[in-house]
Amino acid sequence: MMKRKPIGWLSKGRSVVLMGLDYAGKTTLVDQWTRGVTGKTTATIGLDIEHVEIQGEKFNMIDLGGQQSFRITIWRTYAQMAQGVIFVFDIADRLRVKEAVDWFWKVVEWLREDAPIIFCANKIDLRDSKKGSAMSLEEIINIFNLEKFSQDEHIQHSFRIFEISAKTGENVEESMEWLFGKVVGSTKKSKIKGVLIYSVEKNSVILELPFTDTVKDFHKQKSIIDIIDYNKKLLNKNQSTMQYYEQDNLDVYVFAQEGFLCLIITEKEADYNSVRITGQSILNVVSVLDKDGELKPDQLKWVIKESFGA
Ligand code: G3D
Ligand code: MG
Repeated sequence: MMKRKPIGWLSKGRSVVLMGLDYAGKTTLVDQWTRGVTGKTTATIGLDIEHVEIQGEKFNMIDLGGQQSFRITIWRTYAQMAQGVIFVFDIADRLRVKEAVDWFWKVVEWLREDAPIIFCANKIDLRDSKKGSAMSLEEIINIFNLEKFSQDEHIQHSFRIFEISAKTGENVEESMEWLFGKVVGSTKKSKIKGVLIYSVEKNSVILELPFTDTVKDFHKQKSIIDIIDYNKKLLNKNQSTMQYYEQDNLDVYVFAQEGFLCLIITEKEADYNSVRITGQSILNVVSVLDKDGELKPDQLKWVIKESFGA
């Protein structure tokens, strides 16, 4: 039995989202893969979230179904913060394949550009019993236009297709290992110590999120105040900018966009690309939440911590 925690309870860690239409097999896949994994818990905050610990790493698996469109805003937020994506497709669901294709590419558009994606062509056990109605790999690649991942130079995602059966467990281990291996590999390099978000409209720091004690009360430091003062002058509504400052032991990256500054404090020699993607993703989330009137520090804090926290 899964242990249930109270509403709103969430653990730190990296987030991986599961996407696909309802009935595609997302829940079955997680259950199959986490069978026997200890420390598995489920929390409900209007989404299905499972916390799993794999080899000492904590992961949140967030189940975003493809149905109720009123949840689109919040899905987009999670997709933007996701460090990996598992897309599940039911190969026997010919009737809704168009819907699945639309949903797939919509999600891909939302993702940060370095998030690895795995496409799980699920229910391959049905190929035996439902000959003809279950789609072949070739058909799937054509209908979803999956060759774009290797052909389109603008697409950066690591991408792989696996044919799996969540029910029998075929290829489940292999597929999840590939995805989680990528996620761990891609995020260890960023060395982020803390995040500050400044709002021009409010003329104040709206969020300060230290991941370690060394950057606590950072916004009170003279050098940070100077950086904010300088950058808010540069901040132009229609312009995104990025600045970089070297401090004694740390570096500060400043990203500016649509009335907000996002300061990311990192260790020395952080991987520039992952810091940049993190900064842009955070600003995207801030701007989506702001436009929807949902920019609540607590929610934002959680989302950032979930995805980028140490
Ligand atoms: P979802 O979480 O994406 O909505 P579920 O989907 O995991 O709830 O699965 C939907 C149905 O598909 C379930 O059927 C489940 O048993 C079935 N299913 C999931 N994966 C496979 C698979 O690999 N092979 C087969 N044959 N069936 C699968 P029920 O009938 O239990 O509702
Ligand atoms: Mg489900």
